[in-house]
Amino acid sequence: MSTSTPTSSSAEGADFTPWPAEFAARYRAAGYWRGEPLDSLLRAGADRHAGRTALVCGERRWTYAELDARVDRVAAGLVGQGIAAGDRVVVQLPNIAEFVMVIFALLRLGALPVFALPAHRRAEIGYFCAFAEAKGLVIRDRHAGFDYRQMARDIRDEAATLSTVVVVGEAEEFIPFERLDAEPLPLPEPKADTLAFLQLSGGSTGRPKMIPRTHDDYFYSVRASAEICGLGPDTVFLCALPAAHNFAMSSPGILGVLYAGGSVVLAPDPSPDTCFALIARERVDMTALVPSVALAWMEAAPARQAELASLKVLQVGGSRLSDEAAQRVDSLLGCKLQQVFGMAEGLVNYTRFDDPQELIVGTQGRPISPDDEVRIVDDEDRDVPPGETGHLITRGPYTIRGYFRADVHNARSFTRDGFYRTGDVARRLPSGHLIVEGRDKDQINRGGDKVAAEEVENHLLAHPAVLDVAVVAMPDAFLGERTCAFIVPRGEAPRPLEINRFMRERGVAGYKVPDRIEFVDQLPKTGVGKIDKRALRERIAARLQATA
Ligand code: OOB
Repeated sequence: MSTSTPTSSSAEGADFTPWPAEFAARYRAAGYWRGEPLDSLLRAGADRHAGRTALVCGERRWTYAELDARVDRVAAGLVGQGIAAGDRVVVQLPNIAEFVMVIFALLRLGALPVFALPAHRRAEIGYFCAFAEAKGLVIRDRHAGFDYRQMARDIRDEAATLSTVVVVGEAEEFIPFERLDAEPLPLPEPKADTLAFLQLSGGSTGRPKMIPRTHDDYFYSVRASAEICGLGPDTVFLCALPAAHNFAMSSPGILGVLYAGGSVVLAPDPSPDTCFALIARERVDMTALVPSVALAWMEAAPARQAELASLKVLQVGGSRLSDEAAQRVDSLLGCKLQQVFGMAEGLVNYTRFDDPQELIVGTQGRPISPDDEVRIVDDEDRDVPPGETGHLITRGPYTIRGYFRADVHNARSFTRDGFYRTGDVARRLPSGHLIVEGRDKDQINRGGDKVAAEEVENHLLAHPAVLDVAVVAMPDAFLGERTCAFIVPRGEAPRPLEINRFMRERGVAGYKVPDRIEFVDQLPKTGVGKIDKRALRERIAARLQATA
């Protein structure tokens, strides 16, 4: 990173580590970076496909012209509420049309959305607001039994910069979303080489990292993804995963479909009941799922083939799809499988529709770009022989060079020459296709939800009866993995239920609460005295096997 100059900085480090000048020049010359701000894809859609359906949410629908005009008014409304270019705004909404409107409005006025998930709670949202020094927060009133307004009240003290809280629904003392409706303003176009938004990293550290993406780099990944997936104005895409996740947003997701002039149908939840009905009603031809949801769909499909008649492509990614499940997608769901292996930090791989079947079923695809540099290396960062397994590191035209304000962490997560250490263990076939074999990051991939072990351990250590703790993955037939916490109690062991209640009271997202707790007298150590997590993973896997 020696050649780069941070655009601005704080005590924690640079907001954003730009690509070195020679790389930026190369990416521009190759036509990847075109100097266009992201929101212009909606503007272009309104010019080219004005009367076509852009967005469907329940019984509500918007054409491209309507959505674009609405976004102009919401942007002006946000400006009226004090949001300006460069401000960060944490957006935490379920899959509703207002999410799409708010995102585009923020992009249009040059403010930076920070993408939170609906499952996040006070601990996470408070941290995002504080760390990003957010000016705004956009939430729903209530959703899935949770009152987000109460959460907003609870974090106010921690988030000193937060002045504008917008609520979709019953706003109480906050600003109702409907008030974001003002005569469109002339807004200066954001520069495409500046930050567009902050995505969240699955992470492996005590606190989630934020991922700064520029208009240029993200737009390229969206455009190239739409091309690889053959999207066009006839595409009808069902967004069943959380819309804020990188997969649903841009691989090719909501942005890719709107870029191509197609229609986005928002699903309130990914269950077969909800989604099959929407597929039938809207003639959906493509959707994106994590493996556990794909499995649930495959279970439900045989009795409901008629509803799925329009479906042509099912993308699966976020965690590893077993070869065995991949084999059955075609026959059970009557559509083509596309595997997607991506990360919010950048690199996205797709199997291609014209790939031989064994690659579609047995690999996680190959990179988007000819300029994605992917290396498989050993512990000393030396390339392993072709075909062998190693650490996957990567750099390229849409992979970040550093996290937001995280200099210390960046030195570990990136090589000196700017490769991002993905933490994935993979091997590469001569065709360039990657097979994800495992992981060397301290993370649990719980059906696509990423849980950083250290973050959960820190919460558990705050409990007075917890002396020491190690959180590891345990195998699970449905989610792939779940979390198991090995706890050394201080004195008498508390009840597991009490530990879980404690986690929830700390305001932690539900998917981070341990699925299982094992009390132990001590934690096994490696030769150098670190906790031996491999031994713990093997111990819990053996125990589960013995009781299966
Ligand atoms: C996607 O993004 P993130 O940021 O939530 O998680 C990235 C990590 C990867 O490093 C890898 O460990 C895992 O998720 N992963 C997969 C996978 N797809 C992601 N592991 C095995 N097989 C796959 N197909 O998860 C994401 C972002 C964009 C598109 C798709 C997924």
